Amino acid sequence: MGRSQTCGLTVDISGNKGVSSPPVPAGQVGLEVAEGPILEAMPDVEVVPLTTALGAEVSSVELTPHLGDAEVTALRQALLRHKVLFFRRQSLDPAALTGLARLFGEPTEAHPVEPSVEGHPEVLALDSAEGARADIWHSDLTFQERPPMGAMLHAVVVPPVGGDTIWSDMSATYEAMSPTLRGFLDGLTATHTPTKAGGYFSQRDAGGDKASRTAAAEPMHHPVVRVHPETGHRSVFVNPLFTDKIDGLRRSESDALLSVIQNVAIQPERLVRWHWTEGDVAFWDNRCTMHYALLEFTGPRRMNRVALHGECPVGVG
Ligand SMILES: O=C(O)CCC(=O)C(=O)O
Repeated sequence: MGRSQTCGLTVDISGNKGVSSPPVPAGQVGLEVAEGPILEAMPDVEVVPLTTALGAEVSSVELTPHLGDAEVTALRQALLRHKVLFFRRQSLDPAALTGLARLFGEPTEAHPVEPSVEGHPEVLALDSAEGARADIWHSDLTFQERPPMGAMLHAVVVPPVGGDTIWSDMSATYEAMSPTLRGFLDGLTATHTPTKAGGYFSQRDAGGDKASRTAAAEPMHHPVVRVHPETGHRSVFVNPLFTDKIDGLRRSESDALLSVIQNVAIQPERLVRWHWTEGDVAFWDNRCTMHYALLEFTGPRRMNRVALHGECPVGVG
């Protein structure tokens, strides 16, 4: 056991608590995500919550790279409140999807391993014909120092049956736990690594520079309980695809605790499920959700995705 990386700092993973994060006051503090109408800037637009936890459908809006500042602010507020926004039947080529995403942040490279859409280095093509799959629960790229803050996924070709995507509310997951367990998790960090995903990433860049760079990456340590940088809400920030181990616990203890967390996270009350039609867009907050795409479907399935740069996850101070 030694020292390892967490956002440019070092952490002692020998079992002693060691993450130094900027202090954040305890409790659910930070930006008030207003309860009243949040779309004054878009009076014709409706935001209809799909569950009591997360997910809302935004109707009567045409997503383009030319939305005004007030509209972007309103949609950002809606994202903070609902964690995943769904927009039906949008017409967006890869350039327009990138331009739209850019209104909300700085797009990342398409993916550290998977190739991008030709001519669009920020657009990841998830094509079932090329082996793309996402049927293990995850938040995106949590093995990175600064995992994406969110992503926009656009359905280009949808299968006639199946292929839905499900999101889980990791803030509601935290809230559902006993105060004793929350208090224990608050002080922990976990190790995230791309190699945990093993052969899961498609092999389209196998042997390529990106794949070897990622395989060689140092494990990354992040707080198990993350404080949302915009809302101040706490959420559990581990996932089965990239979280290898909770630091300082024995392997068997870590496995058991990660399994307890996962069971809470995938209770139906904390999920929203989207059945895609062509053109639909999902925009999720990657800081407080996990997602899972069903691999069961008939016919082809093709999605384009643009992710946005995130910040160092900050734990409870
Ligand atoms: O294909 C999907 O529905 C989800 C894709 C996904 O998991 C991702 O973009 O991280």
